[in-house]
Amino acid sequence: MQLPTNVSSLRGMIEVPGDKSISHRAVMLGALASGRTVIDHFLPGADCLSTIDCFRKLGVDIRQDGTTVVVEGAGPGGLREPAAVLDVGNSGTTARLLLGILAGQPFHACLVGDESIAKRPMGRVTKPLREMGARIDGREGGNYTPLSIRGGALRPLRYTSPVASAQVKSAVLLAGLFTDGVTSVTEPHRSRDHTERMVRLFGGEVNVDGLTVSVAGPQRLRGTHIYVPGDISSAAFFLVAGAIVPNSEITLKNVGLNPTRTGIIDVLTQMGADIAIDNVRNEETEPVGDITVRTSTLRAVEIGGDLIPRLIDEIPIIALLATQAEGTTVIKDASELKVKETNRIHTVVTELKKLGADIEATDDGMMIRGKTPLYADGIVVDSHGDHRIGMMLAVAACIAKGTVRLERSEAVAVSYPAFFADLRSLL
Ligand code: SPQ
Repeated sequence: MQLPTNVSSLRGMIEVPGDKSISHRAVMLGALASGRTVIDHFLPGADCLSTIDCFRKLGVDIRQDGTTVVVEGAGPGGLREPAAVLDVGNSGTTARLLLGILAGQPFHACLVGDESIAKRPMGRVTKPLREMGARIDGREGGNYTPLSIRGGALRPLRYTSPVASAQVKSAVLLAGLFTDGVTSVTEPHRSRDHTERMVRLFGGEVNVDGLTVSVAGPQRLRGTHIYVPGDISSAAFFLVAGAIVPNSEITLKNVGLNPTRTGIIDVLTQMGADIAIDNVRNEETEPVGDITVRTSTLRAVEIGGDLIPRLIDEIPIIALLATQAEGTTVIKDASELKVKETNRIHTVVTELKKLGADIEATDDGMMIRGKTPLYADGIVVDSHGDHRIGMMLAVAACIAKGTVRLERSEAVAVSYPAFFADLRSLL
């Protein structure tokens, strides 16, 4: 796909699609609950459709019409042994949270995904789930898909996770819902807490004590109504575009502002971006607001520690932002980037270098020197099949002079099917 380059301004208003993390969890908890769950502003991206497909194969009646989804909850003991393999596509969240749920079911299931999923470590969830009593086999000792799982009769577990990962935390807590006793997860840093908030919305109980989250099983969940806020990880591409493209002003409506996800706003603010948040309110259990960003003069920052899990998926677009900031931006403590849809340290550095960025990979992140003009004289960039790399490159092209083509642009459909249409609407 040919990308817009040398853009003179981006102006207008966008409502970004529903949050991917919340959309997955709404279907999953809706499937486990008793009664009907209605989900509004669901993200009909490829990843969340994979979640729906897997739960249909587990016998759950799910109707999806655009951004509205109705789940007829299976209730306790209601999931059925699937006759077909469960295909999670490109979705790490589907794979890992589903494994947590399957660990608690007294039947057998097989789980596969695409080429990217086959490279992503599953041992981080299969290890604690085995400790709880699930029988899991798979490639390389159960660390990679394809995986085969037989669940049932689980023991509660007190688990200290070596990584700050909402997927690990959620998988263990979801399995904990099927035990008789208290299951807890302690993390090195706080990861996104959508599972905790949503279990409460479904009438369940979750305790949070510092970095330890626990659930007492068994719990009965009741179907509910869920409005999914706009995905701040999708909004991030336009927040950065608004800050770095000349003469721009972009308003993003109804964006989720859960503090475990708003690291991108902290970074933009520290870099000196002209950014304002209005109309903040709570939609059920998640905070939501409107964000306006204008073209800004930016300075470099250091990003690491506790901030990393709060912006892990935004690091590709933050790397681009840093190319337009005065000084050297250092991103550290971010080794988790290596096990995302692609090795995002490698793909970000490779692709931004093609456009003339002064960027280098480090062991646990990257260093970016700015401010650097980007150029694109007939250059071909590649998403590597990673949605966030594809969208970051489309924003990079906006400030590049020349022409640039994006290979594998269709990857954006994983989390933001209308991304290119929304970008064009601002031109
Ligand atoms: O679902 P998937 O493929 O893992 O998606 C990504 C993304 O960029 O969209 C990561 F590649 O988001 C993860 C995120 O990085 C979604 C997620 C969640 O919904 O729980 C948690 C984060 O992953 P992790 O491994 O830190 O728990």
